[in-house]
Amino acid sequence: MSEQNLYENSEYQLKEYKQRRTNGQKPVEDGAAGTSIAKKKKVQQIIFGLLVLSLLFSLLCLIIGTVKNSMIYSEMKEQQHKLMMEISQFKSNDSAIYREMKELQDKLMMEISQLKSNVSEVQRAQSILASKLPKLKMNNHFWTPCPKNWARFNQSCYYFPSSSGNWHFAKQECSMLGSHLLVINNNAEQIFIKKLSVPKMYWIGLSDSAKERHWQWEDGTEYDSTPHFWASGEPNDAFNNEDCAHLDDKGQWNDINCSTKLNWICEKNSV
Ligand SMILES: [Ca+2]
Ligand SMILES: [Ca+2]
Ligand SMILES: [Ca+2]
Repeated sequence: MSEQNLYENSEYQLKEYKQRRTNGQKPVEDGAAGTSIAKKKKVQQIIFGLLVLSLLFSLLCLIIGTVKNSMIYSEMKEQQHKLMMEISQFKSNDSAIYREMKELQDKLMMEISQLKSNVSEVQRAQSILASKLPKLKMNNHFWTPCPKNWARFNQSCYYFPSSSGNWHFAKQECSMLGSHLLVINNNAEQIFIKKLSVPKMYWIGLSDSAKERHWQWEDGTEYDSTPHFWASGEPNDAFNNEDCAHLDDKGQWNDINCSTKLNWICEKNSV
């Protein structure tokens, strides 16, 4: 075939192809043009396949992502629920503590109120006492620091029981009253006691039982450090058997047998 014929043949085939495409007919795929079209179609099919695969892959990724997000969301939802529960529990606990605090506060307020009331009562009583004090002083009813029926002189209280007994019994009786047998410490005390004792005789807390002529006061007062008021010629330790001292009918001291029964005088410090 000549070159001119080949060209004309190709032109003819192209025209026929276009004509068939315009008419919606399938082109005749033979010769060089048919081969080229088939190749193009194959390439198009490969590209389409790749696009489909790409789409499928994207879709798969989307599904995986969605599932994963769904799981994360579910987990977060669960944690949120737990958090809400804990917050609720906290609120509940806070309410209990608040109620307890409120109760304590109310109790304290009541106690403060009661204390205020008590203070008012004390102040009122104090005011009444203060108003009555001058009258009591005037009536000579002022409170004495000695027990009832005890005489007071300076810092001491004195008791003159009506019963009698020996010296040791008297000593014991005074001790039971939280006191001791009379101890004469000075002139003033001797004068005061003498006024109350004469003409009766009373045991006093002085003896030389432990050692002859070694006189001892019951409360430990030093015998030699205080004045003595023995009657004339006493102490004489008559019959070598006089170891306890007493006040005679003139209020002077004498030693006598300790088993003699006499009244006695107890003494203790005033409060
Ligand atoms: Ca005394
Ligand atoms: Ca004696
Ligand atoms: Ca004597």
